[in-house]
Amino acid sequence: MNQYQLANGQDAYSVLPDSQQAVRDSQFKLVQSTTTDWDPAAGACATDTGQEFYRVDEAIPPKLDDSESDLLASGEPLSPAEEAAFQSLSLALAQIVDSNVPCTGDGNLDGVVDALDIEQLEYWQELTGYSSWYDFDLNGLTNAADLAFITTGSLPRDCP
Ligand SMILES: [Ca+2]
Ligand SMILES: [Ca+2]
Repeated sequence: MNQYQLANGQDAYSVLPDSQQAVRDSQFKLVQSTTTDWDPAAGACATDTGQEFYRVDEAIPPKLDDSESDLLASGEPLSPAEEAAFQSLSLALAQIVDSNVPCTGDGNLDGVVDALDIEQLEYWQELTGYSSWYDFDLNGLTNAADLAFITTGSLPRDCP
């Protein structure tokens, strides 16, 4: 599509990522996305991996993660605390991506879906309801709909 647009002097459309992964701690969130788009210089489609890094803001309504709040896009160097969080979240994300075994329901990533996941889901739900943790259906909320991903099936159950 963008090959056609650019060849005809039109602006390229924004392309949605092929995949996105995110990890967070109590203060920061790291998002990694893989996007395939037409690369006019190469005359072919190219797949790029990009990273975004945000300070978590769970005010109500929550602040959107946009390019203005992306700490990596700000042009400012990261503070030591931001840098430390970025390194630690990058490592955590790499480990999750490398493990590459989806285990829906295992919100705390300990390899088993059990009562502890229910307990922690309820904790995050009560705390904010907007947590990125335990949001299995990826609708931005942590609530009863996500609980069903844990409770459907026998407990405890090991991840594949
Ligand atoms: Ca678990
Ligand atoms: Ca949800």
